[in-house]
Amino acid sequence: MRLQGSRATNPVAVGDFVELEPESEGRYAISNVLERKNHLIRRSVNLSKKTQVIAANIDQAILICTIAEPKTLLGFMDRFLASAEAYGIPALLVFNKMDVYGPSEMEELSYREVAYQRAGYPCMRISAVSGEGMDALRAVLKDKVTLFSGHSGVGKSTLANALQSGLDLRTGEISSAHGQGQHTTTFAEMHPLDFGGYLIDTPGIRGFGLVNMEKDQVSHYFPEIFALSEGCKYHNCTHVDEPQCAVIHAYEQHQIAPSRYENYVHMLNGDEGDDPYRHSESKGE
Ligand SMILES: Nc1nc2c(ncn2[C@@H]2O[C@H](COP(=O)(O)OP(=O)(O)O)[C@@H](O)[C@H]2O)c(=O)[nH]1
Ligand SMILES: [Mg+2]
Ligand SMILES: [Zn+2]
Repeated sequence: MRLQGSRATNPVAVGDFVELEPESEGRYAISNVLERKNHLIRRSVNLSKKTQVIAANIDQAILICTIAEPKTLLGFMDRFLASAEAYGIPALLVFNKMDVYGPSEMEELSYREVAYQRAGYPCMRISAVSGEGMDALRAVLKDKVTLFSGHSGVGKSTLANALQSGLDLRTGEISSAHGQGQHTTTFAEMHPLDFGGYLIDTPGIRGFGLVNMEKDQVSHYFPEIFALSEGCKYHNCTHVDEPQCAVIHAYEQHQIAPSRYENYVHMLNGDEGDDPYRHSESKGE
């Protein structure tokens, strides 16, 4: 496959359906990549305009989050969810490591559950260690192609191993120098599940970039903000300083989670976000 006129660094991604042509005994060449129903991309390393297709034809994206060890930042969650909206992929949030949450983490968890359930995202509480919530997670995964995403260290590999015996993914690769996982590969892998469905694991991919998101579309990717915008005076309201804005009104009435609104404004302004991994990601991988 050639990359004629493509911004992608890889022509074929995990989850693609392809056509093969026999080349020689036992060898086939990919002659065509069938149309994708959706796909995720991330900006390639450094500042080039190239993009990497992470995975294609995904039924749902699960963001594995943790409130402790490490704490997943709200800014990252909101950027992830907006990206999933942009690519037309239903997203769910799974809060892992329930076994280590104390009172302050539980309070933080409650805030996040309210914020995201109000936005329409299902939230699950699980622990790969205690087994809490694992049956519910299996039910969600059954017969679907699911992208597992989340920062290094949140337990993606541990969860995948618990879901599928024999997988034996390496876990706990935390570098002592930076408190972050060390990875050598950036390619996603697809694992079949015995109970039905596929898991796409994304080692080394700590997030995905927001590509092709126009400013006037950002509000479309925050479902609760988009739903309110019908009530704004101006049809092209950006919900920042316009008069008679239904979104600002709802925000002032505490009907939208403050972090959601604030991260919406950050994204509208093109802020790079508060992702501590971004720097090392663009340098390292
Ligand atoms: N306490 C606790 N630790 C967990 C849980 N799930 C994973 N871990 C630990 O978190 C660390 C990172 O897990 P890993 O699966 O490698 O994370 P990944 O980088 O997202 O693949 C490992 O030391 C795991 O043992 C959990 O539910 N509770
Ligand atoms: Mg891992
Ligand atoms: Zn408005």
